[in-house]
Amino acid sequence: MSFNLKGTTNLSNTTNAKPETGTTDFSSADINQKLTNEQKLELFRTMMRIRRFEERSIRAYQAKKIGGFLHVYIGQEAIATGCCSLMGKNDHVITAYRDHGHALAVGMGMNELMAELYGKATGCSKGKGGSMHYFSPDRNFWGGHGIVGGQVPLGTGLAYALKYKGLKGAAMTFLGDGAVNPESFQLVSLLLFCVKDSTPSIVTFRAPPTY
Ligand SMILES: Cc1ncc(C[n+]2csc(CCOP(=O)(O)OP(=O)(O)O)c2C)c(N)n1
Repeated sequence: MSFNLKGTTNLSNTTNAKPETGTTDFSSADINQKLTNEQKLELFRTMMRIRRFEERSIRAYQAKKIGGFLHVYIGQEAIATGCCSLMGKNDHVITAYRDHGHALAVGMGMNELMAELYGKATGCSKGKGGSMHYFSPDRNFWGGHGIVGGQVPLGTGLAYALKYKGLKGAAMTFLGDGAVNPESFQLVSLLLFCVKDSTPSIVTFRAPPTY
């Protein structure tokens, strides 16, 4: 990946940030205070790349050039960008169908991602998966899953594999609030679940409903 803050902190030890309970302003947290201006700019660039990619993909979707579903991540760019910026070589990411932001945040190229939307063989999943099935095993990015909550046991398995192999790393599993299944959480070992609350589900941009 093009950028990471592994030297600043790491996923296994992020307890130094102690914002006030209930605050939404994390600018004074240790983890943010340590960022250089260049690192802040790089985080901003990643968020803007995600936003621009999705704005372009929405236009193509509305022009009916993209088949299947298109779930955008507009307004949530900071989540994947911040989390993925901390990744080291043994850290893993898995998410559901709203996966464009994570793919770009782990360093996948826009061309292979756009080609995937268009169903081309040059897409990251050979054009067979589309928007919901971005994958990059060499970047420890394990999709891209269309079944709500399907990524939760898989993410737990990624975490278990780390523990089994004795590797120091973490698995980040991203899910929406609509996918919380308490039984899945009982299997947690070294696993960070990133649950975000997005009140309007499926497609938050003004696009035709996707199902
Ligand atoms: C097992 C299953 N049930 C239902 C669906 C249909 N479905 C697609 S998205 C969605 C809402 C999920 O909401 P949430 O997990 O909060 O994710 P968000 O779309 O808000 O990011 C549902 C019910 C599905 N894909 N899989």
